Amino acid sequence: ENQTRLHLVLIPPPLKGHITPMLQLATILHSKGFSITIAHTHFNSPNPSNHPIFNFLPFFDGLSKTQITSKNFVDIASTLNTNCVSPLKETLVHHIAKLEKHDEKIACIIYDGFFHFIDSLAKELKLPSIVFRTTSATNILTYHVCAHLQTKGYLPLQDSKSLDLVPELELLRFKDLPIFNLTNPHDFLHSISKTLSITPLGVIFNTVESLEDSSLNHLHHLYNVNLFPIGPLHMIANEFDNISIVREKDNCISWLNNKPRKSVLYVSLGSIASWEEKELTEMACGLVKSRQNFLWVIRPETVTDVSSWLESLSEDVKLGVVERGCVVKWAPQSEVLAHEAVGGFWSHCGWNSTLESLCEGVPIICQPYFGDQRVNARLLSHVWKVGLEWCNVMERNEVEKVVRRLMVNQEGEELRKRAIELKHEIRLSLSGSSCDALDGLVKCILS
Ligand code: BUP
Repeated sequence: ENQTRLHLVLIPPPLKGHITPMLQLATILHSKGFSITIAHTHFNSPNPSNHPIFNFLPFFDGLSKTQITSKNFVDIASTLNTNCVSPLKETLVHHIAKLEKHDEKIACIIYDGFFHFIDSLAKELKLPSIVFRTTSATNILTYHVCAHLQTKGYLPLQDSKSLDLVPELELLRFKDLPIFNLTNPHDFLHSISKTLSITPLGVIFNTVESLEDSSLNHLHHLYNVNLFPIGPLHMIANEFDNISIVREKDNCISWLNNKPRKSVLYVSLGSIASWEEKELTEMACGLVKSRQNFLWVIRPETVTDVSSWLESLSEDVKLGVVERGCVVKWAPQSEVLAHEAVGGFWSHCGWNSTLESLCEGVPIICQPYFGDQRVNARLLSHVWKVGLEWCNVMERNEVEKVVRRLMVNQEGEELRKRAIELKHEIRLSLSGSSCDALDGLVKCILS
């Protein structure tokens, strides 16, 4: 092992959708010869035994479990950006001193944009820093647009404007902006204004240049720092990740193995959203009525008792679920989307799910809930044209209709063709623009 490895400290917030891509980025940077330390909070801490090549440095967050489950991200961000200031500083000072004893030092801190306080902490410690964004570049651009609307006094947004297109944002409507329908848009804007005022050396995005060309250009003008669109990270990291992560036997893959090509709809509305049993029942009835095969993730937190809910369904629906469906608590999603039996995805459009689906050429029924999901849904349906926008109430006949639109109708076939084209385009970027951006990042850290 090379003894002169340079050290990087990567700092994710305690949210799964942020930790996973940060660990992927860490894997990739390790392959470029850096030593990696992951500084993380106690809550949701990653499992070190799954990543023997990294050092892990825990620091205090003071978050309560109720805060995390509240899904109030403004509150979570504000708590973290207050509580973590001294604990992280102490942890880093200690780490720096330890490295100095061996004549080693930290080359750069890479932190998630959620932690805006790290900008000034890095400056205080005289360390260069780079920000990592785990959403689309377009989503970050919407933050700037929202802040601009606020200074112009256009908030709260009038309902009459909701369907109008936002001038700076290709094909996004006012109702797609993250502040639309927020009970307290000013709290949200106060929180993002801090993340918009940070001044790092550069910004890393888990995205592909050709997918978000125009948003990246806009952001480049706004920031005037280097932007590194390095994505999709899960694809690039796969090349280097030879650690076999132990997981439960994946029964759903053997179930998929017995299904015809492109015949299965994969249904997963993300790791955060939750529904009422009544809505799940409408989903089940609609899926059965559509007469399509489906693999459905129902997380245990979603409904108090999955088996007794399934039992409560009427006999014909129960029979339909057994005949056509496979219900699981968790699925190995990337593997599922890559399986040839899967022909469509019904998704909440989280950014990770969006990228995973694009990489495998699977078209999407877009059902966004909050945050950046509406932006992603709009990109999928109107910019990249691989998705059906669906924001209807959960009702069995509507569910049946939209499933058949994607899985049976010509409309779905067109989307599938377009998705395959985009898949090839994205895969080319792995040895093209994303690879160049990664080289640029390494150069920037070394200079
Ligand atoms: Br559910 C589920 N298996 O069964 P997003 C999720 N995942 O591998 P988020 C599984 O979790 P927000 C499952 O592949 C993706 O990498 C999935 O991240 C994986 O959405 C990740 O898509 C989910 O970014 O909400 O975190 O639920 O929109 O807030 O990011």
